[in-house]
Amino acid sequence: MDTILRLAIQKSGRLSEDSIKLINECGIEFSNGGGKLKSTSTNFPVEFLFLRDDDIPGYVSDGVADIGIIGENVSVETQKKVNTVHRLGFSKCRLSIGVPKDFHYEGPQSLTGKKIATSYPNILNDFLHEHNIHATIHEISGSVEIAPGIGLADAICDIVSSGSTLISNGLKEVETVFRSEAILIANENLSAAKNKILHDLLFRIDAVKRAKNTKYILLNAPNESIDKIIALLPGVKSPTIMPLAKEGWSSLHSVVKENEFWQVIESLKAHGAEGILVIPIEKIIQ
Ligand code: PRT
Ligand code: ZN
Repeated sequence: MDTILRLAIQKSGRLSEDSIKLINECGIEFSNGGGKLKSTSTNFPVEFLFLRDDDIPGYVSDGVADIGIIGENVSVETQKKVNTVHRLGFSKCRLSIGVPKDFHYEGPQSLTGKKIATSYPNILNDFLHEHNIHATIHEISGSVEIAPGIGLADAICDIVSSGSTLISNGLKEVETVFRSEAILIANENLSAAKNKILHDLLFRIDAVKRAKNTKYILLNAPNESIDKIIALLPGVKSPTIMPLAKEGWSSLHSVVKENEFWQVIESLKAHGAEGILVIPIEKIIQ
């Protein structure tokens, strides 16, 4: 039987949509309708397992799944032995210490002797240890942010994204303990055949990721400005230039980095560029 790689993804939650989107952008098709537990791709040797996120590191470390997509916070907290093979750049968040608004916080030492509620006792324990703080960790599995309000704890250590949950519970964020994003983890003992499939998958993920940070740009410019415009455009190799029907003008095509592109666009206009089009790129193979 042909080798197949088992990929665990979150069944439903904050990671699910982006995980599925990434797989689809890699050109891998599968159906995940009907609350199924398993699904096999029709065009790539991968089988999907849909699980609760907390179970994914364990399944990958035990070899029930070969690879998995998981928040780094969960992977680190569960302390399972797995390899982190790729950082995926979505589901970014931070694990932070929150204290009541009126708590006079002067640094980690202010937590000495306090009771801190969290679902991340291991990561919090490492943080306290690193700062040589003695505090009591009170592990709870959900609704951590209400703990100070109901007198269960003096502070919390929880996931923060926009910060609005903290604010609406009368808390303030005083310390970032850990920064997280979605990661791809793998079993430490994959067979050569499975590693080959993983390698092919990573190749596709890289192509998609590279394309996301990059835009294709087309513009028209007077010939006398072309050299200056080329100097502004950090192209993949060198920009393509084609003459326009309009005498003395050319069309120029290149690739620009998303984060550099607004700054470049302003300079391009200053050099007489017109009809600037910026187009998303689906994949970049290098
Ligand atoms: O059911 P299952 O166990 O699979 O899912 P889950 O409920 O345990 O996890 P889920 O889907 O909520 O989160 C999955 C992963 O998404 C987390 O492990 C993080 O890596 C990542 N992530 C990104 C977040 C957030 N952003 C986030 N904002 N996880 C949780 N939150 C919660 C947080 O716990 C707090 O209650 O959102 C609230 C804070 O958000 P803000 O925007 O108000 O600050
Ligand atoms: Zn969970």
